Amino acid sequence: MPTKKLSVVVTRRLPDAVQSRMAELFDVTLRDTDTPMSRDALAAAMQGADVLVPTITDAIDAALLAQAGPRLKLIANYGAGVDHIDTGTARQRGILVSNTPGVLTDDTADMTMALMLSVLRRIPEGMRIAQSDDWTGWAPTAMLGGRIAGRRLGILGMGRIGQAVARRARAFGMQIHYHNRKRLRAEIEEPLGATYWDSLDQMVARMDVISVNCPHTPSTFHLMNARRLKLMKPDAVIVNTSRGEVIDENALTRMLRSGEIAGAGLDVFERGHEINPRLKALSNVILLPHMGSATVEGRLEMGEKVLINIKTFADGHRPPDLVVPGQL
Ligand code: 8YV
Repeated sequence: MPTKKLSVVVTRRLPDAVQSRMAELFDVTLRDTDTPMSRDALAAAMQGADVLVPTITDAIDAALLAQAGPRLKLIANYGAGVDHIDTGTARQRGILVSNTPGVLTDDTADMTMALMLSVLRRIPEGMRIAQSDDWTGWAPTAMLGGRIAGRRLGILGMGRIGQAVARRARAFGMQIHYHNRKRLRAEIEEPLGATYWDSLDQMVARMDVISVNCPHTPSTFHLMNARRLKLMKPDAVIVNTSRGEVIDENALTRMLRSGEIAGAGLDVFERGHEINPRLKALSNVILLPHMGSATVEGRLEMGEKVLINIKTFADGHRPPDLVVPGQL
């Protein structure tokens, strides 16, 4: 006898191929606009759903989870980071949470390198000059940037993405340093040629480039606070492709304005897409609209991961990418 299809609510428009596959497999409610669902619409959708597929723009907090219907049993996040989901409350309510790890590692690490290169070699500025009518031709002292090779890179958070950044940066001739909750095992650390710093303060004070690659959790919120940002060398730059909340954005803006920090490349911001206007006005920053994982291939693979997690759950097994260890 065919089993009843799971009712799946997807909160954002996903690539066509992912949506079609979802529609084949499940009784799915899809979105056909690119605007996020309102909180009320989300609450209503969670009433009758077995599975919710949210993204980073949906704050699935305790109050919203309290309104979920009794059928909601899986939140299959379309994304790796789950800091927008109250996973503790979900767990208490018997709701599983899965994510899409691994498939956005290379793309996000590539974007980290792109930001580093763009800031140090002044690429957007050069492009503006080349596109303007003001460029009068090559000059020996024009557009001088900083050499990548030999620079000391301090990676904050040496998970999958941090390690992928380390491999790339090493190929560019950078010296690799890292701080992590736990030191990597020797067999992982050695091939990366990475030096571990137990003290984040000491690492920050000695680096030419800081790359933020840790998730946003209560213990990483404002890890790069005003005091730590002040430890950075005045010629150092910081890049962030992880979560804006890890850096105190107001403090960073002040220090970039005063020249205490030379530059920044940011793909993520403390208040989502509401970027501090003072930060937007600076010339020593490169700001991107959270596009670190935005590749055609990555978005399809994220969709495949979501599908596998839901399908496995529908078949009565443990979804492979549960984020809370020990669930189920
Ligand atoms: C995704 C991300 O695009 O997966 C993540 O954690 O930060 C992004 O790059 C986004 O989260 C999709 O929900």
